[in-house]
Amino acid sequence: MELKYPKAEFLEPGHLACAGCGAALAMRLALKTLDEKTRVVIPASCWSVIAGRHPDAALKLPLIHTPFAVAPSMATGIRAALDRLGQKDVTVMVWAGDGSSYDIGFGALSAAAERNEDIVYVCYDNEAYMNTGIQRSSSTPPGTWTTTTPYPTLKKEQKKDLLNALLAHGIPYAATASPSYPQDFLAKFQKARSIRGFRFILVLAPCPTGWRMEESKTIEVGRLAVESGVFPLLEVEDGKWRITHQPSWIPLERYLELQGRFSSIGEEEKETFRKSVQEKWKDIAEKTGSPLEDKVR
Ligand SMILES: Cc1ncc(C[n+]2csc(CCOP(=O)(O)OP(=O)(O)O)c2C)c(N)n1
Ligand SMILES: [Mg+2]
Repeated sequence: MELKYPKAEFLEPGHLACAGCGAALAMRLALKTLDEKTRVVIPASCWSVIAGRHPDAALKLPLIHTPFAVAPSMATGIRAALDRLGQKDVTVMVWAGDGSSYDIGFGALSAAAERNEDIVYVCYDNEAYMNTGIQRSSSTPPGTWTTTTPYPTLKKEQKKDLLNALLAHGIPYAATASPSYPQDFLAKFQKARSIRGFRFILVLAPCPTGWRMEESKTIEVGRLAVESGVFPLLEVEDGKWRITHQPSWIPLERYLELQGRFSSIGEEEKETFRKSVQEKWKDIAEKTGSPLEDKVR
């Protein structure tokens, strides 16, 4: 079923993101669904800059900036205050980068998930610390150039599996989403809005600056990530896994070749990358019961 694309806008055009920023587009879509009854918590990240400062902030909603490691704790406190005021219909949303979600704020994130706090936690994943100049995070995939994994070393380690790490806390709702698939994106935020307890959404947010790609390619690269199987579109409700979009299994190279951050990737690293995507789909096949063979090309 086609969802109506809400007209409401909560992100002003004069925001401070780079051209083609996937994270700005993602926020715009998320707020279209969550609407004005949302309070936003943002730890140190590109989004601390994108939002702009009061009184010229680009976000038309109440927003609080926090240090890296405490956004989920801050959201917990805001939730408690809203509950005390009887404002149960207001959504508290953490909007955090991969640096704070996978690394620096992981402790507070895990603690809030374990307590099943009634908040929506969104990690917009651009796969590096972009705001401070493209440093690798534990979300950066193998074979990636960053300023801390320069050629010829590149990133050697796997991308951390944050989705499964969060699911290990027994949270009621988790999903992955891409702004390249707006209908799927809106449906997941709508679902998240209707559920109580800890909701986790992992958004792949292409970053032209850090991924070394053309600014006009954000949507296309996001699609290639999904169609190659690199970024599966999933939903996990009360432990039940669902694939929300079947990839067309285009070759991995078509995703890699549009991005300068992979321009020095060697055959060995490409194989490590491919294997990590294959492992991911093996896991998904087990969880969904879908008869997925080795489709990753
Ligand atoms: C404790 C601490 N260490 C380092 C910084 C500097 N810092 C600010 S934003 C940022 C990068 C954040 O990366 P990520 O969470 O992935 O968000 P992105 O910038 O990619 O949007 C860093 C390292 C900080 N603010 N606080
Ligand atoms: Mg980042």
